[in-house]
Amino acid sequence: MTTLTLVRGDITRQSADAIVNAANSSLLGGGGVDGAIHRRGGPAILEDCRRLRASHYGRGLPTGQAVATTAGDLDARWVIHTVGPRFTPEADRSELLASCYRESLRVADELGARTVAFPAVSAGIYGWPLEDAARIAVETVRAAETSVEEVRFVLFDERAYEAFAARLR
Ligand code: AR6
Repeated sequence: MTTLTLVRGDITRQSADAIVNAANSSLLGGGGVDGAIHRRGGPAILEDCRRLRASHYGRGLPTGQAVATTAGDLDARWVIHTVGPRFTPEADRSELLASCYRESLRVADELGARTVAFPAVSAGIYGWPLEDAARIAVETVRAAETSVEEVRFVLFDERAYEAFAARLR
């Protein structure tokens, strides 16, 4: 039985077994939550990412997939990097966004993580409309078969928090 919880705040300040990063396929960092995680987590995360690129993801981590690294100086054991789809009105990429949540939970299960914190994947720089991003996140996690005990959505601003709260009610 997985409990879904909601927090407003900075995901890099959270304590959890695993913290999910809304990365890009290069795994080399970026803006938004990705930049914040690398800044606060320190260089060990990027070192792990570079190793993963060299060993498995020379062409990049495909959209919708997830992979774990150390969490460096964060109060977590792992960072799970997932690559959300960019929103486009021309194509329905919802399944790829759902896949980010499913694959992140699958990786969390492999690691034995019991608490996992997620940001609103794709809802920032990648432009996904917030209400729809929240719907996909909550529906996918609710339907997931996982041993994770707590999935915590960590929303940076009030609007994102409200969108997720509306879905959880
Ligand atoms: N804690 C929690 N949520 C945050 C934080 C934080 N510290 N910072 C931002 N958010 P985004 P994306 C929220 O843009 O849309 C990067 O450059 C933010 O308000 O971080 O998946 C990557 O390298 C929004 O609601 O990720 C990729 O190139 C949510 O996190 C690209 O951005 C996701 O916003 C990925 O874009």
